[in-house]
Amino acid sequence: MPSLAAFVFHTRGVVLQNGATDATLFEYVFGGDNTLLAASFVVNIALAGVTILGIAYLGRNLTDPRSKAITIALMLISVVSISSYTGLTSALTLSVVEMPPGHPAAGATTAGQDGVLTMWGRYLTWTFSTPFILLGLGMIAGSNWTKILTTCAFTIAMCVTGLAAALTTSSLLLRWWWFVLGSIFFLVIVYVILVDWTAEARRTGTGDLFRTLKILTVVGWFGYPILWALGVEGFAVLDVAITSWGYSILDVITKYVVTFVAMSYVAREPDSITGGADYGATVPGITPTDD
Ligand code: RET
Repeated sequence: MPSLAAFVFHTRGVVLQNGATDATLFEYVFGGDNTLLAASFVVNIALAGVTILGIAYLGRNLTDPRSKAITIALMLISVVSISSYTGLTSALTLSVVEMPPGHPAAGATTAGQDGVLTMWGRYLTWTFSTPFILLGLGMIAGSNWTKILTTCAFTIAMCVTGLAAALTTSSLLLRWWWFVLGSIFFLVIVYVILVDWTAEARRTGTGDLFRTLKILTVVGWFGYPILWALGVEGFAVLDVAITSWGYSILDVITKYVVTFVAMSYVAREPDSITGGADYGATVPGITPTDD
């Protein structure tokens, strides 16, 4: 019986048509000819690290469990991010994927392989990072778990369909159909942010902060599907290095800037952000010992 590892390895090869090894792709990105692309990965490892340390510093005197919960959600965004960019840097989450007939990049070759460089790790890891952004935003707005978990589920669906769109090699139409599905899921999230959470933040006293976070988030998030469509996965108007820098810059806005704007408010623990000593306790009324 073949081992599970052999099966997983074989499936990965079939699914990703992964002719180029990670070592070949690592050499392709860091070998000297693609410095711009390489920098778009490495710079974000540094920024995610600085953000994690910055949160730890700003949050060092927090006492309230609700403001601590928001802080942890914000920190996990960068924890995922540093791992995501390490995956891209090591080429573990890069592949050369052949585009279907009719695609503008059909017939392209990369690192001696038929296909284009696909940073599929980005779509995969957004699946884990974006829920923490929405968890933080939803808690700052003072929303309920139904709405928060709805946006988390829809962002996971959106990112997985983006991954599917990038990896579909059988049909150009189906690549774009995945993209349309993901865009519909995205609109659900935008609606909750712009309508529900905006009104809730106004009621709970975080209206001003939420307005800033909302603009950074909604405007920034719209950039991702636009880049996907213009980049090598879509109409191939932008090359891979420019697309990658586009995503890296959007990440700076939607993750690190959002985090620092939110943290500079949360760290002061105003009434609008605190929940009381037994907030989140598994036994109501019981205050867990200080941690
Ligand atoms: C895809 C393609 C499918 C359609 C849509 C997309 C939107 C992606 C977004 C990504 C946001 C990522 C963030 C990452 C931070 O870690 C998947 C490109 C709508 C909005 C904020």
